[in-house]
Amino acid sequence: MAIAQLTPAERDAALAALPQWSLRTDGLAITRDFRFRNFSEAWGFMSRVALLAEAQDHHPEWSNVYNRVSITLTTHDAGGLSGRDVKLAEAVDTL
Ligand code: HBI
Repeated sequence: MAIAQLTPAERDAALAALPQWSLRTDGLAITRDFRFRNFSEAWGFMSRVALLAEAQDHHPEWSNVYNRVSITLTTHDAGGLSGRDVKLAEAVDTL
C-alpha cells in the first residue's frame, strides 16, 4: 500500500511535538534511546511496544543491549517518515 511521506513542514512540526525523538541524519526516520534499571524492565517495555506495534500494524526497527533499548521508526511502504511513525512514537511516549 502506498503511504505518503511527511512533507518537510509536516516532519518539522511532528518533531517539535516529539522532543524526546531525534531525526536520523538521512531525514527518513526518527529515533529514541531508552535506559531502564535492568534487562527485565527493558524487556517489559519492549513487550508493551510490541503490542502497540501490532495494534497499529506499524513496527519498529529496534535493538536491545541489557537495560538499553534503541528504537527507530520509519515507514517502509513510504520510503521514509509518515504519519504512522508519528502515531507510534506518540503511543510509545505514553508508556
Ligand atoms: N511497519 N515500519 C513499518 N513500515 C511499514 O511499511 C509497515 C510496517 N508494518 C506493517 C506494514 N507495513 C504492512 O502494512 C505491510 O507489511 C502490508
